[in-house]
Amino acid sequence: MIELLQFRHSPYNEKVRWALDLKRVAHRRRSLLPGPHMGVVKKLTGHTQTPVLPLDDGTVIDGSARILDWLERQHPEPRLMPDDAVQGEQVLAIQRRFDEDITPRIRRAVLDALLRRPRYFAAVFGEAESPLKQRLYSLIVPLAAPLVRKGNGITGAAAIADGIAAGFEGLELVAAAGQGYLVGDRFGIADITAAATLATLVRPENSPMQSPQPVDDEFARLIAPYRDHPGAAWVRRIYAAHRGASVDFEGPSAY
Ligand SMILES: N[C@@H](CCC(=O)N[C@@H](CS)C(=O)NCC(=O)O)C(=O)O
Repeated sequence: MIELLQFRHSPYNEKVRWALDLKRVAHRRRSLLPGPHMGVVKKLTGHTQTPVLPLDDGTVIDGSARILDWLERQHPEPRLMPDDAVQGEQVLAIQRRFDEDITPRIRRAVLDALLRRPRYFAAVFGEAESPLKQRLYSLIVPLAAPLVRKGNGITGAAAIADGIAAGFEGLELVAAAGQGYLVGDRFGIADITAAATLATLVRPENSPMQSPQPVDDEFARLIAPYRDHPGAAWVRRIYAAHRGASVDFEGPSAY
């Protein structure tokens, strides 16, 4: 059975989980802790980014866009790409806009807020771990924080302000779809990509990426201004109508 190597809280990983769920692909998920994940992932891909999907034949697919492309070809139903080639290009352009621009910028603001609260950082990323392991992890977080900041381009106040602005850019983009979808009249990869990213700020109820409770006040302050944006309503609607998974899980999938 194929195994997704993932972070639980990550838009790129959520994209892949979402597609796997919709296409009901039998798989197992292994959640890694950011930091300790490096050795495992590097051995497979030569870099340290998740998601990674090692296949049974020894091939390793990495990168959310490449994994979605592979899934679309190997498991065509339900289709997540339009039939029309022009619309297909539009979907890929939106995916690139989020993957390469909006998502990494938003991540700077999110990571900055979480890194300021090591206990909450550990609760978010170590959700599946025992309280003891979470506590130990929270002690490492401040030591690793400068590296995490550097690796993600969190260079100072301007980078964080830009990340906050990127959240509004993403919400404006999806708000323009109103009650519909980002491309054409069918749900697909553009919607998954945008909603998975914006879920980190909107926190829709039926996302598997639920905030550990109580929500840390630093993080709550970051996400509060987005709540009533029309784009946030789009994200909630897309999750409610299409996500179809209310919990994340370890171990084998149910199908
Ligand atoms: N372009 C990649 C980006 C993946 C990415 O940035 N993953 C982050 C999690 S949000 C990661 O694993 N970071 C840890 C690291 O780089 O070591 C994709 O689409 O999958």
